[in-house]
Amino acid sequence: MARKKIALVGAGQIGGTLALLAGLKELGDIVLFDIPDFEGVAKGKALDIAEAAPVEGFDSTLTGASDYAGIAGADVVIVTAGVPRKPGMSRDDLVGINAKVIKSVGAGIKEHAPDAFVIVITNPLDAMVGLMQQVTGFDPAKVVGMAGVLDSARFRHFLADEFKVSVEDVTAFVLGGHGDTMVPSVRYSTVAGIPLPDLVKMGWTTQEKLDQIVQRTRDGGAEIVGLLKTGSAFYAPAASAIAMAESFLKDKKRVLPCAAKLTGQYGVDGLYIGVPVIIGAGGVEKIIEIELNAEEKANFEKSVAAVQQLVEVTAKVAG
Ligand code: A3D
Repeated sequence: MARKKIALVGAGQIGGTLALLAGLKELGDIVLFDIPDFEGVAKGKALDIAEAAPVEGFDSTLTGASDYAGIAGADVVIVTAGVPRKPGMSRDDLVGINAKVIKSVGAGIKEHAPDAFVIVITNPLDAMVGLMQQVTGFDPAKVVGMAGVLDSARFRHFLADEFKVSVEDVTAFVLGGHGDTMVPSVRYSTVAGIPLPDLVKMGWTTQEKLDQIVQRTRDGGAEIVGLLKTGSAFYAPAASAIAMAESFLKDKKRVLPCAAKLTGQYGVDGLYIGVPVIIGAGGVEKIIEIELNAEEKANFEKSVAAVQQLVEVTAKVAG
């Protein structure tokens, strides 16, 4: 069986980390793509990682390109093309530049990798993945946004730290848009199956501490931007997108929170927003509709309204 092909559009901080992780996991052959001015960066990172392969013991062909012919026939395309935020910027401030980038990248993917499973990471996430699906015209099951896996990984890390347990035993759900209005769900997050509210009752933590962790999760991206000063997070975002790509490539049918196009679920129609989905060989094979209580519903609706507003701005910018 021939190796799978993974195209990474955007060879920046996340793109380079994606290439390394995809190589280490032997997911397939890897193409790093960037604009002509950064072709050397794409080729340099590809060569550098290829030279790590003998040490780490993985077989992947790594190449760099600035011509869309390079991504031809890709099974998975992960898009990080665009600009990241700097201190003081919100994700929404990026829409002016990134909407134009997504429009051109979408056209390239449509022409050269029409059968790919497309994972968008570029911010503002929910609006950019919606634009990508619109520009490519691909089946919404094959165009998905990465945010929830990252947001819930941050939540899991903070919870594991609080409870002094393995991160492996903490599950967490974050719903809604990837922004300040995201909805980390306390009820649906657990330690070894024990819901967080029960852990408060058991005296493992306090409601106050949980509230702080929820807020830190919401601010997780800004916390890293504030520390790095030169850009935004890239290790955990890359690991999160690779988990989604792997579930598709290996038909693992993992249940992951992703930005998916809703068609009436949660009372939303035609909008990309973060919800739990099953990712398998068919892409987004199922959108899971969990029951929300009144507070969760109100927060989710607030998040939907914020995404809706951003989609309208995006439509104006993208033309
Ligand atoms: P960065 O290191 O700047 O890499 C972006 C790359 O995109 C650069 O190498 C650019 O040259 C390239 N690029 C720009 N325009 C094009 C184009 N038209 N075609 C191809 N490549 C292009 O940024 P990064 O890797 O740190 O972040 C990339 C994106 O991910 C940003 O928009 C971030 O805001 C976003 N991001 C999202 C999350 C989510 O959880 C959704 C998390 C972290 C970062």
